[in-house]
Amino acid sequence: MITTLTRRTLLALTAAAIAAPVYAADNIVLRMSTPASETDQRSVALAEVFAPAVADFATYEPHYNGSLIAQGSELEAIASGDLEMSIASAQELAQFFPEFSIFATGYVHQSADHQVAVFNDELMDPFKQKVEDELGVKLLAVMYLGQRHVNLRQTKDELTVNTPEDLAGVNLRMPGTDAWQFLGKALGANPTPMAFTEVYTALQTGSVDGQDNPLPTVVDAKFYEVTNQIALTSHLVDLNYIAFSKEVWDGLTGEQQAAVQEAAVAAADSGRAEQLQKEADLVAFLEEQGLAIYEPDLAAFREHVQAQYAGSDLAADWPEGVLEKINALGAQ
Ligand code: KDO
Repeated sequence: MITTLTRRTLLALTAAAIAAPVYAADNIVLRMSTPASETDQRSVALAEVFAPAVADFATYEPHYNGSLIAQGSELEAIASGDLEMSIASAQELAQFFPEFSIFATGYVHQSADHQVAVFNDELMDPFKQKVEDELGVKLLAVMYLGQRHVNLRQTKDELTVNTPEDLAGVNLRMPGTDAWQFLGKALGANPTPMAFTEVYTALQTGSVDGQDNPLPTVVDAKFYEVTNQIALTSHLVDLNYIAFSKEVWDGLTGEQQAAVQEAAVAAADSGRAEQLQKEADLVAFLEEQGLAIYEPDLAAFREHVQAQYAGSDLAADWPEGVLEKINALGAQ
């Protein structure tokens, strides 16, 4: 579902959260909602690294597979006091603050390290501040989701993807926000919006031709059971932010805030290391499952995608000079 949020809705949500009761600082329940499964590496990192590090004063309560809050509504839920944490995407943030689409743009981030450098750089400060002030959400750390690739039902004999032209007419499921749909089109495909939790069935029944996600997600969600190939387009080095309620944060002592911040960074660091290892290891597993895995003409994809963003409505919302700063951080 695509929600269009006006600034007035935003202010109303933030006002509601401010009016909500203050938590007892030694018994805080941190409900976290994600469309990801319990075995997804980001979920594991939060449960195994974040949760024990804050256990003295907070109970971490994860909800997986979108069972508490539907994908894409988590930030709104935090803003209205119905949720304390989520694993938020830049694409979701762009629904509220269009300039966040810069972090969701194809072929901008170059690696996991580049994501961290961007997140910790001062270029990020005004972005973080705005989310905090206007949505009541703190972005604590950047989690690595991985390099997204095109994963199709068609066998490689039926369709070999070398250039964006080969994706013409391919119904590619992408998550349901503008920034995602734009990326799907920029790849040359026909993007179909759909929640993550519906993708397996859609692939199984053929209501879509394919989907895009990093290899660990293809394995964790068992998409390999219902697809036949992966073209390693690497079109997005994808990230999520650990999003935390500002209202809860403000009720913590300085020491507790430091513990939460440190725990979030430690979880993101551990999840990133594990996810990178999985990306390296999983090609062999997927080939054993019978999938064809190959690299298309990456220069053709990069050129085509970048040309779509240049001069687009999305790019018009990017603050002056930020793309250059991001690129400079990637060159280091
Ligand atoms: C997806 O819906 O394809 C996506 O990969 C988008 C991400 O931003 C993230 O929300 C992720 O799903 C879920 O956490 C499930 O892995």
